[in-house]
Amino acid sequence: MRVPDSSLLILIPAYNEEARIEPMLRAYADFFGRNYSNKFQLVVVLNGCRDNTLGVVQRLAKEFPSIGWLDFPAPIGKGGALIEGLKLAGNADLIGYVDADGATEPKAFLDLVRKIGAVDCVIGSRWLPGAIIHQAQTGNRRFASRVFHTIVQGLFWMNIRDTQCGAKVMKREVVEKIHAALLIADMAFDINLLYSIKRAGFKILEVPTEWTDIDGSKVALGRSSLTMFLSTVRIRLIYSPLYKLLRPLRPLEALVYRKLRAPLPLSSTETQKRK
Ligand SMILES: Nc1nc2c(ncn2[C@@H]2O[C@H](COP(=O)(O)OP(=O)(O)O)[C@@H](O)[C@H]2O)c(=O)[nH]1
Ligand SMILES: [Mg+2]
Repeated sequence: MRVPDSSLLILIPAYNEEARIEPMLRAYADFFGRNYSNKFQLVVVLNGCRDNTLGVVQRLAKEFPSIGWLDFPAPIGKGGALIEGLKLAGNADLIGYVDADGATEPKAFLDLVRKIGAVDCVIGSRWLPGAIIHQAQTGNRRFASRVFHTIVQGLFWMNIRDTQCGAKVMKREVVEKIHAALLIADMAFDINLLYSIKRAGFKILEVPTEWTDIDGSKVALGRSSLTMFLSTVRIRLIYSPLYKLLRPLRPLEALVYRKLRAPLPLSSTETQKRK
């Protein structure tokens, strides 16, 4: 006997995705419409798009009532967009997020959702045995990914093989408990999320997933790697007694993020205010 489906909210961070998002949204709306027996919502979280992503999403929303969107004009980053989107957690039992490019097909996402059972959060992994990769990332991206993984493992000991896969799902109570600890606006947001979940005592299950690298990545490898490194160290420091002593360095830090054209981390008072 299968446990009945819980109500589901899927957030889709999107930045200049007019060329990639339409097939993905159609596939998700159609697939979940046919295969998911409870309420589900797809909410695209856009910010600072310079193309017509919003127009595409609005057109599809007329066709599929399950599609909605949030649009923030400021360049708040993928993490910033998800921090905003996760404020909708009260609307569903399960909340997940997935990339707008269709790298994770709806069937693979549903597979994560259906594994949640006794754990609190399920994350897709491209690096566990059993993962099916139809089209791999470039060699440089994979190399950067493993260097990043080594740094993350050395700093946090979470024993997660793939922290960066864009497909994750968690229970509402997890989001409610940890939301105030989410401060990282760039691509290292996932580390911030996973580490907060672990520290709060919740259980994360990493499962091999099916994944296809899609052309048109928004990641500029050099700048993005530096930003993610900086943010990862920052997350480590947040949980150290040194953190308060480093406050005078804040303006310097802001300058570095600006030079990297990366979205600034939020301060904890700021997340409270934006709630
Ligand atoms: N809202 C928002 N989404 C972003 C931003 N940067 C990237 N994304 C989204 O994050 C997801 C992953 O980005 P992608 O370029 O596919 O990364 P890659 O697959 O790791 O190369 C996509 O859905 C992007 O549209 C951003 O600044 N804001
Ligand atoms: Mg991608």
